[in-house]
Amino acid sequence: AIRKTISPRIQDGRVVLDDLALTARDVAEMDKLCVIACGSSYHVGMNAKYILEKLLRKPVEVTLASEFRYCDPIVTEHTLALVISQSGETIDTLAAMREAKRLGAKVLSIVNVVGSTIARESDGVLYTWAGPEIAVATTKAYSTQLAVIYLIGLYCAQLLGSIPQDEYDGILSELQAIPDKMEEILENRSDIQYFASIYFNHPSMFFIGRNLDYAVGLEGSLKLKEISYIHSEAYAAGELKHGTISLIEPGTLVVALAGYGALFEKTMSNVVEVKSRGADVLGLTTHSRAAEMAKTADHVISVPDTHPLLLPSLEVVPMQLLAYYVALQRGCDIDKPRNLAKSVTV
Ligand code: F1P
Repeated sequence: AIRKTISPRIQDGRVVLDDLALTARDVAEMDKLCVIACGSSYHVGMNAKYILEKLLRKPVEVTLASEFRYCDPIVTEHTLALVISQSGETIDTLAAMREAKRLGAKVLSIVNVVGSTIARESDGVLYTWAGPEIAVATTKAYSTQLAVIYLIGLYCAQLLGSIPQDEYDGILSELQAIPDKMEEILENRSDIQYFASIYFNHPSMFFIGRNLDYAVGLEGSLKLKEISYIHSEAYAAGELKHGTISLIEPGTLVVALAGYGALFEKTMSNVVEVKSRGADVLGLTTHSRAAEMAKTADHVISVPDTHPLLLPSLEVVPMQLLAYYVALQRGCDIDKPRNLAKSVTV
């Protein structure tokens, strides 16, 4: 019953998704959510998995759009497919969306470009209204896509009653505080510019983190690769011991994301591990843990504290700024990186 353009509102302390027209029963009967996207939009999907599974206690599968058609996807008429695309024209995402529809899924798209093919062909679209994305590498689309994920998550959680009301209220009020907190990060960007001036010549950089910190690390690593051409990888911090650790040698730069409070100690144990092998560590955490992290990491970037589920909205900003300043130091053409197209339509 999803209708075409869905306009979110916050009214009387609740998220209202006009025209989503999903009943509590529809949401309760949903067997799973299936996120389909490419590139940075896929990384938003990685965040969505952690966020929506936490809010809804429903399984969320995230599949690269370029793989979707080739993996015999298990999709039913009770599956909600979330198709994420800035341009709304990415050919792999469009093809995957058509396949999901053919298999019977309801398709809700999260798109920036109004009237684009994915927006038109989906059952319903939530526009991100990020404005024109001038540069090839996505930045503000990522943040607005995340915002839409929170709205969908809160809306469905309310229908399902899957989280306590006080937690719902806490997340919603923190969500509304995110723009001011982002401003604060942007105002303090000279610190990040300084760190970039120290690290811009590193031949390769690793991003590590757990849970949402890992999902944001994937995007930090991609941004760096896209615009500065530095080799970079992102790993779930717990994977280090399964092989990656052999790549760490004196002088390797490790960007350690440890904003997620409950996992802070765990990720710090990985920081100790890579430091003992000679890595330089640039840490990212919240203000409340910055001093603790600075005892082990070489440098620390901190973002304002918020609800753990909302951390990606804040953490991604310094990751984007880091990539930006590193690329600037290296004299790269930031808005038009080599070999990249704004939308991949063939
Ligand atoms: C997906 C994407 C972008 C990336 C690049 C190529 O685009 O992978 O994330 O920055 O420009 O395309 P979209 O489907 O979100 O428009």
